[in-house]
Amino acid sequence: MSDSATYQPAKIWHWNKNNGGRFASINRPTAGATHQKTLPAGHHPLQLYSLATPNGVKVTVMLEELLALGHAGAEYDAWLIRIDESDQFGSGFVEINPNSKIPALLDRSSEPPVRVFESGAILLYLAEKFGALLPTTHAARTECLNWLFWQMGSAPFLGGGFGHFYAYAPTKIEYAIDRFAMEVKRQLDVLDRHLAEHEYLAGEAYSIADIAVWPWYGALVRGLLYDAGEFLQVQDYAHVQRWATAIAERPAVRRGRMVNRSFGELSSQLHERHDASDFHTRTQDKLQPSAPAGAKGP
Ligand SMILES: N[C@@H](CCC(=O)N[C@@H](CS)C(=O)NCC(=O)O)C(=O)O
Repeated sequence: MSDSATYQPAKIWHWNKNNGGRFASINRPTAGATHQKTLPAGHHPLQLYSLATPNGVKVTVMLEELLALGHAGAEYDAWLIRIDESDQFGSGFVEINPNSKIPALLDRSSEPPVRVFESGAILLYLAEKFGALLPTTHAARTECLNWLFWQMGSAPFLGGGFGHFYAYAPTKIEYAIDRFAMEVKRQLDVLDRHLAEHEYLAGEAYSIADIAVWPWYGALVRGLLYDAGEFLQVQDYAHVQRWATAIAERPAVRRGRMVNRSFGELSSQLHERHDASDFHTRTQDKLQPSAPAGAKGP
């Protein structure tokens, strides 16, 4: 690899398979399946194929919140997709998400089944299916969707931009870290100013907007993302801190964070989830710890 100070792009870009990046082994410039692999399926209509990165946690928190609200139809089977082992490039997964990224959901309650990919689309799909966690008046619903789409547009700057260059890139490039640190701090300020005047993102009620934003920005201000709490001085965002702590304490959020988690403390991992009782009877203690999957940028 050339020195970043002297690098000049070639006339035509060529794929350098071993560029030293943390995810070099799974990154590639083409789409589609690389191998045949049928996905497992359980008994519930909802089949989730995911991993407990921030994008995956959005959906497991949503499903646990729906169940806590009494929507028995939200019972689900959650299957672990190990992105560091290229599960997302298996033929069965690609049929559900041609973009080869977790999370992906298959709803078999209708015929033909409905596939849903992109975490924001999954949250909206579930909110509409169960009539929950999405305000019903046009104006309030629009404000909720404003923040949901804000998250989908903003998190790539935090994950793929700041997180990538601060934590994962093989060399520390000042220009890139500087550019994305500034943008992430600006985003935190956007949230902080809004949360100074509103309990939750869409107003006074907890909604899919909070469920989308919390796994990224809530984790960041709690110092759980990229080990960047001090660098970004996250304690300065007092209103985001207040909001992040309140959401972290919700029982459904605590459960949702565990599902499809294959890294971190063994006691925090539930690799697969098929029934509410799995949280109590999980056999994780018998499993060997896995290598951290981390939060790969979107
Ligand atoms: N915009 C997508 C982003 C999903 C995403 O980036 N997923 C990552 C994990 S957080 C992934 O599956 N990466 C695997 C890969 O890039 O091959 C969403 O919100 O669903």
